[in-house]
Amino acid sequence: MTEQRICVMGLGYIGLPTASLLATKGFRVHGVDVNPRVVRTISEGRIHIVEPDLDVLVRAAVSSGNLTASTEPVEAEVFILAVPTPFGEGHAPDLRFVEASTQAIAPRVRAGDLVILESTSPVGTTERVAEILFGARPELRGEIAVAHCPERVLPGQILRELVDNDRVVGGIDARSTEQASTFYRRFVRGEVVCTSARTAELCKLVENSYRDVNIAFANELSLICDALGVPVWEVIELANRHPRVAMLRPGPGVGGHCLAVDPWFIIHSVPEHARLIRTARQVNDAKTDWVIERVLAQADRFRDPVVACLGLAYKPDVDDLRESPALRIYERLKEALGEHKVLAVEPNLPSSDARALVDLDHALERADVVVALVAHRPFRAVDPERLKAKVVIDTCGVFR
Ligand code: SAJ
Repeated sequence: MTEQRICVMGLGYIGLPTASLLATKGFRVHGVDVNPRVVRTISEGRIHIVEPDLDVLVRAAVSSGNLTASTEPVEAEVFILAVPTPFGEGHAPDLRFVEASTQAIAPRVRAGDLVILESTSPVGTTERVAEILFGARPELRGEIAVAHCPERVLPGQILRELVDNDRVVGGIDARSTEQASTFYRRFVRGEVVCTSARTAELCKLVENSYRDVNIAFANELSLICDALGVPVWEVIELANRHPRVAMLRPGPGVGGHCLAVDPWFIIHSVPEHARLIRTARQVNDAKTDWVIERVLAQADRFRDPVVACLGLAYKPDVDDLRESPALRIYERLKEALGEHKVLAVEPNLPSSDARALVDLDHALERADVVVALVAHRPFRAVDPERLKAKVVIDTCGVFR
């Protein structure tokens, strides 16, 4: 289809699926990661993360010869930065990886090239990437395209969403936007919509903040319902029958590397205005503490209580533990009650996992208190008879 060469910086949850997808579409792709183990794994056609069908795609991409990997960038016509943007002290955005990967590609970029930042970033970061490049290579000013095109894929459905989702593309100038949107139109089936770099940056942050705020509403409602003795799931189900109400689900808090992180980038840029967004973050974090207190209060009713935590992942049917409220709850309960008094069931992790997991049957047999933390598929099938003699705390509505 094309002879265009692409260099993808960062081979994680976004970089690797993107690199292998492009390679199977006929582009010549070189993936770069700072971790030599990751590079080795991918070069052998294997993967280091869990995502449906990604193993097959990477194997095909590597064996076709269109996907190679190393720890150093190469010359290319398109550079894609897909590195992490975590937060540091005081929730301030940590742009270390974006800056380092930009410095790394600077010597390889040539006039006419396109540099795309896909990492979720605070407003102004794409301009900063451009300034780093022009600082290192002043002769490239006005000669290259630099744009932001935030990734928007949902873990668990990445390969489908990479192609089907609409994409927002914003360059540092009109030519950059044009060049970047032309590139995405070559493999995206969704609509590719053009804007400025700053608008694209804020758009991505707003999408995840919107979801976080809506989940906070559901989490706050769950506390209100508990205090009033009204079943929260029924209230939500009934209220959602209104044609203009669509509430999300309460849970043990909000996890993952997106919703619990991105709102802070807005709060950090404009703290005086981002009041609702900040409160939502606090409400969602406080929900986790509320669950812990609740479980400890129930465990207190037993002389020698055994507590079973069902689920450790950050959301249903994935193995991802990043920023997982369920994991935090499990660890805090162990600290409070003792290592052997708290059992963890996580069907998406291998039983060899260091967290000494037990199977569901064993946990249900032994536990006095059963705490449902993640609505994984196997938990939905639990026979209610087996829970009858237990204290059940269902934070995610899995036993409904
Ligand atoms: N959650 C609830 N109640 C709900 C829905 C979710 O408590 O009703 C919780 C989940 O259990 C989980 C957290 O929210 O702890 C986040 O899960 P999620 O499925 O909402 O989203 P992520 O973090 O897996 O992916 C999000 C997506 N963003 C949006 O849906 C707006 C995805 O499209 C983004 O690409 C991704 O963030 C990202 O990388 O930014």
